[in-house]
Amino acid sequence: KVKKNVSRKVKFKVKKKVSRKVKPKVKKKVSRKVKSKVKNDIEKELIFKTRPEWIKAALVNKTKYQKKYSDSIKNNNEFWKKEGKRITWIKPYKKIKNVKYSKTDVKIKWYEDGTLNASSNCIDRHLKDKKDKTAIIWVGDNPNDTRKISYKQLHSEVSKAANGLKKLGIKKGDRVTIYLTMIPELAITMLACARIGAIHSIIFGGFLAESISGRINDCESEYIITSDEGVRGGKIIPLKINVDEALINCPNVKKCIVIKRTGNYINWVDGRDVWYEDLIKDVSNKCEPEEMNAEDPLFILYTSGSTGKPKGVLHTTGGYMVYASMTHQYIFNYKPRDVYWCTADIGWVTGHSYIIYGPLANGATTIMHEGVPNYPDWSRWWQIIDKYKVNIFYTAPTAIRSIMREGDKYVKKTSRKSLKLLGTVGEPINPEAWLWYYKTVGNSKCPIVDTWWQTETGGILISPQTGAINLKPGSATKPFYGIKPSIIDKNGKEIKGAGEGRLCISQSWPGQMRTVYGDHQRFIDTYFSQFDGKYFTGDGAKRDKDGYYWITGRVDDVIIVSGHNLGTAEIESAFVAHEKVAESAVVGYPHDIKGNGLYCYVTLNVGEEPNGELERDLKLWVRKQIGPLATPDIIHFSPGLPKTRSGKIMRRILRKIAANEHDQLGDTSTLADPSVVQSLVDNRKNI
Ligand code: 6R9
Repeated sequence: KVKKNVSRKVKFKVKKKVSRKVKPKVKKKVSRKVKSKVKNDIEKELIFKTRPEWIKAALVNKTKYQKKYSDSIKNNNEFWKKEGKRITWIKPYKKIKNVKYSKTDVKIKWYEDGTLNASSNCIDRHLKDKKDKTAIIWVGDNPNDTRKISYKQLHSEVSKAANGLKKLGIKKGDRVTIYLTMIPELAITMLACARIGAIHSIIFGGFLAESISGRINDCESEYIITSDEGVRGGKIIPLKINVDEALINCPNVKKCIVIKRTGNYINWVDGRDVWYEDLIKDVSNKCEPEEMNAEDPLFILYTSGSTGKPKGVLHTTGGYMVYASMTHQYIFNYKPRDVYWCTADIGWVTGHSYIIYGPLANGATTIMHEGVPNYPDWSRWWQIIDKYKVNIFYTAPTAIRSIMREGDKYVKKTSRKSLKLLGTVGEPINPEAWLWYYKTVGNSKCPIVDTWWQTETGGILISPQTGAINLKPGSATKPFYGIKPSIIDKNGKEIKGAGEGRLCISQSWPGQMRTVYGDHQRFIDTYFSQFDGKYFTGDGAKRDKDGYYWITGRVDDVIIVSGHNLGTAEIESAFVAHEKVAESAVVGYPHDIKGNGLYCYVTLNVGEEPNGELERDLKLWVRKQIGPLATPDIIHFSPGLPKTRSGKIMRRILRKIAANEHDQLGDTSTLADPSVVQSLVDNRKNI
């Protein structure tokens, strides 16, 4: 009793005193300070205002962007009529656009009466004033291997390769499959195909036999270009062995051209296999480029295929070249003296458009790296930047997160002072990774362009142009010229102003894919049958009050918990914002009460150990960041996640594991590391 009394009295007194005399003063002071700090943080960190020096360095400022954008939408034909002239035509076009978008019929044509050649746009037209400029800096897996190829040398090498292909009987319209790692001949042979009008179909050098034969047969390709072996991260990739295995199921392949990379022993099929060296030995180093119609196919590229059979995305020549070169110039703020590096593999669309066609059409110096970010060690990329004085650097969030996971020390060892602009592509970048990229890699001085696009779109559709727009980490910001995004709600209605829904594009642009090779109906069904008169991207997006777009991920990545839509990207981002977490993937599983529960796969930073306390902490952490609805039900710590070879998390597999249906995983051959799956199955948490 006494105790109680005392405590009540004392408490009361103290409280009163403090609150009357001290508290008001303190409160005022603190609150102002704290508030202004929070405001500063938001301004500094969540909205990055365009800096005067970025504006000075930029090709366009805010007013110019807004004017040019509104022109491009209002006078679309006029706009593209003018912009089409940025590339070199053999016969100039008169017609601009001939497009029909409907649920049952789709036809897309740009500049259809013009003729040109893509390889000559990437090479020949620079010979007058840039013949000795370096076109490609090839950087080997081994830091001692490097090669600079000038525009003049590129002309000679591509012409020789083109003549070699012709000698084998390859002609305009033939499909040529290229299965290589990042060696100079990958760029050379793809441009050689373009030179003679053959359609290249490049397969990423990490795929295995089944994926190769499927893609060869789908486009009925009779020729394949490969090498004895590839080299990546100090490891040998047995390319020719994979091709030999694939070709057992490809009876129509007539010739297999083999480039020597390692010189190790390989199996040889007489009559079918040809050494590249022999093919180009006695041929001329001049080859007249084939005159192609703007709508003649340039390449086929199969999409990652996280669901269903891969689609052969077909791109044509004229519109694609205009769009790739224009976006490369404006979005990367490219200037003639810049050294530009995109770390993608040419086996993906990013490599097609932003290592080869875009940069070379603009006469740039583009880097091609054979290796990986962690070989010989995690400083490799930053050393390359310092060595070649890279100004523009373009990579993927998955790479950023894996490097970030190793700590800052590998980055801090280098200066990176040549960098002017950073870019990302491939998936939504969580603000945490954005900030790290900005502060640690860019030394807090380079703007970041978060570029949203797809294999199907040929080039970037939504991205900031630095100098014209304030940046918000995690948002791809605003559309490029001529791009009219629309957001459609659950009932199929277009949302005006702020809101969230499915992302569509309302009118065509020159870089858009024209069809799924050999299956035009599938093209219509996949992209045009959902919303009349619109191209459906398959992605979800939010538009905020400032008109900024936030990609929320593929539409099937939405989990409905207790009737509320939760984007996986948002929850994953909350996990990654925790200091101990490197990466996470969240999937739904059937839950009696909530409809869906959240099963969360979490990879910790190097040096962190999973334990019960951390598990509890993380649940609270996510709950606090997003709200009680998003409280994780299950946390499954895992050293790795199943990813496609282009770095996209395969949620389809994670969903099956969570639901204990791992006997129905489907095709896992496109995974970068299929062994991850078994370890996830073995350590599955019971629901
Ligand atoms: C270029 C490329 C396309 C899908 C796309 C979207 C995701 C790409 C993104 C992004 C958020 C970005 N994606 N860039 N999501 N922000 N900046 O990656 O082509 O391999 O065909 O993938 O990737 O979901 O629909 P692709």
